[in-house]
Amino acid sequence: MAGTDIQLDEKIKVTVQEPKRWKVILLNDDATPMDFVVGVLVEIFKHTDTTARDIMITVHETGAGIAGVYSFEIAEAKAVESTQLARANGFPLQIKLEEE
Ligand code: TYC
Repeated sequence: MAGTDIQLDEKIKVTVQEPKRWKVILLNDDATPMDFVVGVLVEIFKHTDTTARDIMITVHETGAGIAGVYSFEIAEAKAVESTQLARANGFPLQIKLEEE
């Protein structure tokens, strides 16, 4: 068909950004039971019992520890689910998200 050719602009640059990753960080407190924290790390963050216990002890001894690193949506969903489970059980577990 005459007159319908498309002129491609060869100056257009396509840049692809890697999606940002977010750390889900557990904070220590004096009231949340150790076994509950281990359960959260196993059930919600899919750790083995061994890595879950290691992370929990790190949080207990240093004040904070990384439960996992995810896209923002997944990190937020896991943080919300963990916090809701803690509150439903009467525990003050605190979680924060930090850009990697
Ligand atoms: N410090 C708590 C206790 O002695 C255990 C604990 C670990 C709480 C990790 C919160 O994110 C946490 N029962």
